Amino acid sequence: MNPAPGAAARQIYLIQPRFPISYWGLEHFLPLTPYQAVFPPLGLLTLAALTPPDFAVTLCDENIGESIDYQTNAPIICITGYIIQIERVFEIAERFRSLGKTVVIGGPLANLLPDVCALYCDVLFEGEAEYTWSRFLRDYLAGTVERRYQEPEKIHLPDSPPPRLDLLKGHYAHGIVQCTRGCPFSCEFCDIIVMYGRKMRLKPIERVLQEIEAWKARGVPQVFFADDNFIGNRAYAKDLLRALAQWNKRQRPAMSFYTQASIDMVRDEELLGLLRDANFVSVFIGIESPRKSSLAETHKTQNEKLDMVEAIHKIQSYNLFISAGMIVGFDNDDPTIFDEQFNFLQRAGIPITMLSALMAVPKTPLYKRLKAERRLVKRTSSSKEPSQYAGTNGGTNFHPLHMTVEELKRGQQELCRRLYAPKAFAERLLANLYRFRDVRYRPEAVTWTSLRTLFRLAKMYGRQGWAASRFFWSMLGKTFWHSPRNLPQMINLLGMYQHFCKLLSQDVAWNPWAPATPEPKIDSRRVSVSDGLFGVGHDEGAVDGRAKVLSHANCPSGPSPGTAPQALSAASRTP
Ligand code: B12
Ligand code: SF4
Repeated sequence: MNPAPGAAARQIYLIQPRFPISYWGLEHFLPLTPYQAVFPPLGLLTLAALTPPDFAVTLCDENIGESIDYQTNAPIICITGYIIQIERVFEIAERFRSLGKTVVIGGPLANLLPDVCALYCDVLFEGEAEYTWSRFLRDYLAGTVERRYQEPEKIHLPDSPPPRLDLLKGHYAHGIVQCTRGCPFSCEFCDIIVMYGRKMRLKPIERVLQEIEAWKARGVPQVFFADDNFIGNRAYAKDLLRALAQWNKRQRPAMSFYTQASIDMVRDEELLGLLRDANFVSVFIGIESPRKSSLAETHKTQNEKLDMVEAIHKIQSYNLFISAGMIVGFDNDDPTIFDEQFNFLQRAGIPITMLSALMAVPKTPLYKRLKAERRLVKRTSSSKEPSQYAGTNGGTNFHPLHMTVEELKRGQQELCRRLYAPKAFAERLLANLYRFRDVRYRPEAVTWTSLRTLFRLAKMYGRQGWAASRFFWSMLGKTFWHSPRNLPQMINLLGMYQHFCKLLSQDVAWNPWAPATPEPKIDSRRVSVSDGLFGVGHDEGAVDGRAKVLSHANCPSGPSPGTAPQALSAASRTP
């Protein structure tokens, strides 16, 4: 691991490995749009910005179709990754190690499974890298590199530099900005507070605006705020929103935003109004469960205290599409939880749902408790086993109390298909839209590119038959009638819907548009805004999966929050 001599030593190759096809990747929708990926790799762009200018940095993002240059002259290979990229991370790492390179692994995967990752790299980074990265580079040049660089503290967020957008090559749908780190709550399953703390750390507002400007300059029409809880510090959030609204007023076309936040935002109408005024279109909320005893068990007190259906309706009335993180498999959950979840989501009218089985993530209080109760599923293979935490298929890593692991998995996957049956989805989506009032949303300009996306999407629905086509045009018609400004968003949500349906029918015969099979478990009390939308021939929820082994990657698992990429805006290409 001695550095190569001279300038050649000062070259760094940063790699964002390919994500497996997933709920969030929108792989089945992206080809209809001008984009190659939804999000740029913010972690690596930040690492690049932390690198002194006398190092040459190259970025490779496999997600935009770039091939990894195994012939690179760079002696330092840096690989980032989330847990779901684990196999690809290790594959790339092993190949570069066999070529004699210094392989460095960092990011969320390394934070979660440092000991496993350490087996595949020369240098492992644990925790935030704002301070440790420069120490590593100094050690590297001095030939005194350590095996592990660990950040024991939480870094001062203003020390995190703006990402180096100049390294980006592809066309990304959305920009990404992080304003805060941390969350004041203490949900038992959450690794965020373990990694980023409960004390909110804030980026100066002028810095946030500069980052937004930089994305705007790249032609990105929409920015995601990658905060753990955007309203974790309400006073800061309000100041930021005021500044954003001011900034956005001057933009032609305006930029739209989305983020993730806790449901207690509902308690502050001023905050909700500011979100609307700043042009926020959507928010992801970790709701987790409609069952109060499950919320109490997991210490999700902010949800437990509220009437959540009412709260969601109120948030929607500020013109926000809601996506929600829902979890099944708490100790208070029994097999009736699946119906309860379905009925709740329909009543609340939450269109996009990320439904996961509860997962005990290492280092969390939940993990510690289940370990003490000897309920963790035993690992079966060697220490080089990639991971038991990579399940995005409803699988979990502990023994639930009132269900078997298999029942939980099957229930979760059946519920996913029930939720994304066209009628159920349409009801939720329109219920959300119909609660919009006083719409001031300033949509992006209509361009040839966005029209092309619309045309391709219409063709895609058309190819799936009359029911699908009718669904598509009817949703657009109703949106036009109720709130024409939201048409671009609706188009994108319908694109996302195609992606979800494809995922859900990946390994199991499931045709959402097949002739109707009566859905036995629908709650008659739910909001029914789509009456008359479907005629004969439409399926409410043709689920025949009981006897089958259900698919992988149908619905993501893992802790919330995480956010559904909001509408893929097709307004302009990133240069
Ligand atoms: C934005 C975000 C998303 C976005 C964008 C993802 C993307 N493709 O870029 C969306 C909504 C799509 C998303 C999706 C998912 N996400 Co997410 N997401 C986040 C979030 C909120 C912020 C990430 C971020 O940009 N941070 C800012 C940058 C600057 O931080 P960073 O990447 O960690 O990088 C720093 C260090 O880690 C380090 N570093 C990073 N890489 C490297 C590499 C090297 C070599 C070195 C030295 C250092 C280093 O340097 C940086 C500066 O300190 C985090 C929570 C969080 N606070 O991190 C969750 C988080 C990363 N997501 C998580 C998960 C589980 C997911 C999903 C898998 C959910 C699911 N079950 O489907 C999906 C992935 C699917 C996909 N195709 O992307 C988990 C990751 C768990 C894990 N340990 O792997 C997190 C931690 C949240 C959580 N606890 O639930 N996510
Ligand atoms: S799950 Fe969400 S609300 Fe709960 S502590 Fe984690 S980030 Fe905060």
